[in-house]
Amino acid sequence: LGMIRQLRTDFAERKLELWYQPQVDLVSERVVGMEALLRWPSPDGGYISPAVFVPLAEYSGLIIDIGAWVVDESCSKLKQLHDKGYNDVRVAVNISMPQFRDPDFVNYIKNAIVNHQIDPASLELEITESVVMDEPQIVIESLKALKAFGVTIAIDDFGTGFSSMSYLQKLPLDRLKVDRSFVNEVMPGKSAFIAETIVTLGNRLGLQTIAEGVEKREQASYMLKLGCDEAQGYLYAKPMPFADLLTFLEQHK
Ligand code: G
Ligand code: G
Ligand code: MN
Ligand code: NA
Repeated sequence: LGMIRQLRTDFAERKLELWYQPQVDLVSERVVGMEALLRWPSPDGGYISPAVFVPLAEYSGLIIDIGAWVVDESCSKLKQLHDKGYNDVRVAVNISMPQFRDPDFVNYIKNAIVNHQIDPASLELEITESVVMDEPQIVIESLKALKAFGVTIAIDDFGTGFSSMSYLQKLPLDRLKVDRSFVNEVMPGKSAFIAETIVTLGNRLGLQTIAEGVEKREQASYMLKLGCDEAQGYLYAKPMPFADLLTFLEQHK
């Protein structure tokens, strides 16, 4: 509980940070997008992992306000990138279940897009399979409204959640993110076969695919050979503050 109180205070005092991890096209290796990832500075000079505090933010309801800030801040930074001439990059934000229950959810996303004057297609929402399965009705309804507005939708950690595949027909999807546990192993083996199946499934459904957690050159070439479109991972860059992203983009034109 102490931790939740501290999170609330730090968020109110604007101490949470948004870092960005580049996403690249596997053929050209050009940056096509970035995933926005929360960082919570801790008193010892390090960061508390979102894997630790996002569940607390969800449980406490704080994720509603934090998530709205993440969307607005991401759109603001994307506008800055577009103004600097990086016209084709997009930004992906992670969305949790409680955010879908917020009656204002669809509206504030539309408002952020309009206020920051960005192309709706350059904002991507990442949801996990468990979010889809939790309350399919409200999630499908919200995503349909946002898709109609032009927003892009990706399934995060694809293949790791408890889900039925029927949602692939019911949701207005654009992209599958192949979970890094399947990307790790490039030798023929179970995870490599699963990665192959996910990419094939994505291609057959007319969806874009992106490999997560690409750390080695061999993993990138393997995913490219499978027909995967894009990649994200330490091979290219770790998540970084916006200022560093600007430098990175400058060096990778
Ligand atoms: O950046 P890192 O790998 O430490 O992130 C760990 C987890 O925290 C990931 O599963 C990621 O989806 C989640 N996460 C990071 N930022 C956000 C955010 O802004 N909103 C939500 N809901 N989850 C986030
Ligand atoms: O669940 P989600 O995909 O949103 O989480 C993204 C998380 O994956 C972030 O915390 C990010 O720091 C982490 N990540 C990004 N690239 C790599 C990578 O190449 N290897 C590993 N191990 N983790 C990565
Ligand atoms: Mn993600
Ligand atoms: Na992921």
